[in-house]
Amino acid sequence: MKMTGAQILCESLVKEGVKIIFGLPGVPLLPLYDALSRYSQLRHILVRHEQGAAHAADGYARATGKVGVCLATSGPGATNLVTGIANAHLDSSPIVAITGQVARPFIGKDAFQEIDITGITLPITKHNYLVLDVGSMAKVVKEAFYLARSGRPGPILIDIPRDVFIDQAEFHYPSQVNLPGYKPTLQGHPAQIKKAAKLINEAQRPLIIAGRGVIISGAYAELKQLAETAQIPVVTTLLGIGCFPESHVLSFGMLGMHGMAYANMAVNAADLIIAIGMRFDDRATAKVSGFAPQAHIIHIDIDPAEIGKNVRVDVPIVGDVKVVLNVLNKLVISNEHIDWVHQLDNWRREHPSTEIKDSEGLLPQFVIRKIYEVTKGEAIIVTGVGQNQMWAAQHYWYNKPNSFISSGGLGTMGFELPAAMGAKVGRPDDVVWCVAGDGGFQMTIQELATIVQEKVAVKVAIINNGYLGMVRQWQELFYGRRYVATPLSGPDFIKIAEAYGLPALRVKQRAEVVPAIEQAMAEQGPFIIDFMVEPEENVYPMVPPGAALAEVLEEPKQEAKVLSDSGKLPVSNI
Ligand SMILES: Cc1ncc(C[n+]2csc(CCOP(=O)(O)OP(=O)(O)O)c2C)c(N)n1
Ligand SMILES: [Mg+2]
Repeated sequence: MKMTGAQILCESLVKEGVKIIFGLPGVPLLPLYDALSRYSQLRHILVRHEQGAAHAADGYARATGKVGVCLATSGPGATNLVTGIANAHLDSSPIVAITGQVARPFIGKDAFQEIDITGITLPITKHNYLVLDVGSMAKVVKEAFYLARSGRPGPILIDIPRDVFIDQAEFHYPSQVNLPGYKPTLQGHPAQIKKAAKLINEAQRPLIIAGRGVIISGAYAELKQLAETAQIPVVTTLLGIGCFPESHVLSFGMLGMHGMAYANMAVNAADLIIAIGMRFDDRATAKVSGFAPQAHIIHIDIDPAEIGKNVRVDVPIVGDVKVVLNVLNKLVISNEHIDWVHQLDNWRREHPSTEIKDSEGLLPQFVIRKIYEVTKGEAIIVTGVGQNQMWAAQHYWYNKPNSFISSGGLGTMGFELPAAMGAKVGRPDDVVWCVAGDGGFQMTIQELATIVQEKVAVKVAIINNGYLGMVRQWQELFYGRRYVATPLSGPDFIKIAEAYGLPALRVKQRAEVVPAIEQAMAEQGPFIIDFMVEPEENVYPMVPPGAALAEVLEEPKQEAKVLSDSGKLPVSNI
């Protein structure tokens, strides 16, 4: 039976198990929107800006492990997706972005709302397509979803001219893809795995650095087995948070620029680094020449392009993390590194990193800690970028994969609200908190309307410091406290909430924090809390730019402590 291109696209999306599309229409997409009216199984969520659609698809993908889908019209609709696509690209998040294009006879004529979106997104997609023939539509969709989710995941863009939506063809959904040039290596090389096992079995001070690849590959059990069998401490990257339970005795938090001092000290002292599904981002390694100076490095990653890109590697293993760890675990002998683990425990005691100082004012760290306590550590936290992001990483403890969602690679302010919306739509039964910066929140604030219209029960904590806080922190520390262009006014967020039609509270005092969070949780729908925090609070620990991990700065010691690591809730493992 013949179908239009629009119908073929809808049928193909249904075949791929798509349930949600975040989008915003335009005339070139009208044949598709018209077809969508006959596919009740495809829920379309109307965003207020296409950037929101891309971030929502990304948040959905990260929260569910499935492919997120966003849709935008030609020209400005398509270009509005660009930041969100780039964000997904840098964090290996599987999304399929569908854009309308002008009709084929108009392509190349600078027609109204024509833009070369495949050209623009070439460097920020894993692959992209311009569909010039309706007969190839089903095959393109099949490939797009396969490419998005397989190997190292990433965004795929499909650009579809208006007349291709109207053309007709027979619909046959291919059962498999045929991509001779694309064969991700899943099995690690056995000889390399053997070498890695030998190094692990002989190491005195081994350390695992686990990244988002562990989450993507679903290798939590395998990672845990490796760590427990050989008693190897685990630190994670920012995006690796949640891949290993932070309540585990072998967990030593996050490394990097704002990582735990003891995690960075561990990297500095280790004699073997087992880097798993991470890409040695500069925020994680700090000065490369000072990174793990005493260690051999084993690097397991599915993407051969990552091997040796930033740091020297002694044993590279290209393969899927779960598959590789399964083989590796059979070769690793039971072991103990009592002195080494003891040493890390001591460093953690001496350099606690997550203690919260006593303060009359409302500290952002205190707010995050209370969200942790009230949610019993079981919420999905979606952050903005900047100080709020680092406090959310440091002061909430994550025990489940996909529970910390953050823009790592691109560092996109404005990610928080739409990504939290996508996460909540994907995991409606989980509590989702958006930890927003007052700056980032204002960048995609319009999605409050989407959240209200679609009844998405996201809870928003605005960490309102009245500054582009992280940039201000750098000005304070490295530019003589000259705050140029960082003091930031905002609207009255309570009135904004009222205008959009959702409840909100302003919190200024410590005593109000817990009742406010409890009230937000008790509310069925979305809720905003505007936390007026200390304006000039800084994020510590901090490895200054250009320094090595070992040169980590800690907060001045003299301040009294009110909460300590012992405040960590005992949470069961995954
Ligand atoms: C889209 C975008 N523009 C600029 C930056 C640079 N930048 C990084 S952190 C930051 C400050 C963020 O301010 P806010 O959202 O209030 O968060 P805070 O650091 O105060 O918690 C800025 C401007 C960015 N990361 N993203
Ligand atoms: Mg701020």
